[in-house]
Amino acid sequence: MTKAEAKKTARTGIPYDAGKIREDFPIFKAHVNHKPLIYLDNAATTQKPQAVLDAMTRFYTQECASIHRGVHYMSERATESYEAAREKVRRFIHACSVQEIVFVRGTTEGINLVAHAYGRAHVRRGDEILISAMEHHSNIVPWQILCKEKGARLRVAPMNSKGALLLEEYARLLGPKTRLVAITYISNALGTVNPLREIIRLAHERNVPVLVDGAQAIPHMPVDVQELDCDFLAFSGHKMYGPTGIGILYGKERLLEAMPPYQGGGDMIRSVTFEKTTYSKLPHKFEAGTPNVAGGIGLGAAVDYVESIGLAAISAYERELMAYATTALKTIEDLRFIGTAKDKASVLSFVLKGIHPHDIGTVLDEDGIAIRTGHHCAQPVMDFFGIPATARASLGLYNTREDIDALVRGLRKAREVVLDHYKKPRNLRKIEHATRQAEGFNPLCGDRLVIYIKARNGVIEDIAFAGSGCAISTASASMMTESLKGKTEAEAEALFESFHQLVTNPAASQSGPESLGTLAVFAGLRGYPVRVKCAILAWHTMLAALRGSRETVATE
Ligand code: C6P
Repeated sequence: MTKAEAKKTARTGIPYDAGKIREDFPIFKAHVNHKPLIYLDNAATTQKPQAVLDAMTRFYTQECASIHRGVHYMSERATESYEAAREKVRRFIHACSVQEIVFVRGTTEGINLVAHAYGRAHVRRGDEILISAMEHHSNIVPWQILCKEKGARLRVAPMNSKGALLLEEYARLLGPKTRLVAITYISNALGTVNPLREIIRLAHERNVPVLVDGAQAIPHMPVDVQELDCDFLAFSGHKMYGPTGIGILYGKERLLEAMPPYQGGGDMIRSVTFEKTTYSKLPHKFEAGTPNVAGGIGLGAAVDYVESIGLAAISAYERELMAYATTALKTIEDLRFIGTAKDKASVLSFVLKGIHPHDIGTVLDEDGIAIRTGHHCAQPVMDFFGIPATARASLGLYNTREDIDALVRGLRKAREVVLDHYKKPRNLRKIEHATRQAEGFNPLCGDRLVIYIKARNGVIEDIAFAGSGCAISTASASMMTESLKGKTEAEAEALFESFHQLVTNPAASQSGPESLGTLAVFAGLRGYPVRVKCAILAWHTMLAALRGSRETVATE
């Protein structure tokens, strides 16, 4: 038994059993590319337990009605369920009252609500909003819009090369003009856990309220808004095993009370005449229009589910898994972590030298392993580290050491198969007296290459390529030239057909005919038309060369 499991057993008498927890999630019965799903993209969204799906189905099948308006039985029941979910959320984050719990669409809307309603009421020309260098776009753009409109200034507290906030710099930036601090609890791109208590204490010393972006924290650690003393907290249901399209804005009652409404419409009013409108009490003042009732009820069920396991136990388990994953990933040659702060949770962001994160994601997907690649809606973080993107594995309460082992195996394979051909491409040269040649171009990503063929009596004696491309297109050209040397032109055309089927036809077998050999590794690209174009560029160009085409082949 691991330390975390022992801790849970000691506390509850029930061992933490991720294998058993997985059984609560029907999606884990699914297969991807004929492999069991290994889901490591929890920072983007989490999977949903049966209990959440059941709660939402129950609403739609047994109590579907609009809430707060009808006098009929169904409306009463739906209202009760929805408001009961609000109370569950209140208890979950230890808010003082349900007046402080506003249902929104998600973290993004929660932050926009505060920027709009609080920001427009309190921010003036020359004022400052202070954020950090590791914010998600959702905690940057609303403040930029506000600052532009008001003539205010957005200040950014810097981080160090490990991705840890420079607390002294943050304190220095807190000044008499600061109207609000908006900061993430856990960075979605780096995994950094910010020292929130200290951040809030320092801000409050200067009477500056603090909004916490809790999107990545809520599913991974207990959050007590009273203990933290944060003024606002925004988070999304879908990142904590609940449905999409629902989230929470918590705000201290006196702040929410003093804020004007965010949107106008039904449900947020007390009375309307053409001359004047009076608004509902909190929290309904901020909930205009027919709400996402099923979503709210689903979120309530997600709270119940998470509480049934216990956030302290989840946090301890995930921290141990994080340590295991960090050690395991360190064994991969040329892997560099992006984000190495001392206090990290749930997110492992990394790059592999010489191989684009999208290529990593594509090769992993072939083995049914889901990670996210890209800038993670945190472009300033990527700019800070001087990279366009990272590969990111992010943990959830159902992940296991086996998932991490599979990730490590997948990464090794990505390096070995694609990177080896990318780093040491075979036949990357010009053939001086080629009997055929053609040029290919992929307008989507700018890959461009020339295929040279020297054929005699219908046999390809030599084949090579020149040009530049991404890892997938270079590796594909390298492997293709290797496999075509010595083949007849008719065999090359047949192999083209097999390869084309492999990467484009969902009904074709995963390994393709035996003749494809290691080229079968590209089967994972199926369903990703953009990546297929990279892999198939060399093949189309080869075919054009064989057929004597003089046109540049474009994979459009
Ligand atoms: N991050 C990811 O990292 P919404 O889309 O409103 O549910 O959440 C926005 C958001 C805000 N703050 C942080 C720290 C976040 O991580 C996110 C969402 C996702 O993959 C999508 S970019």
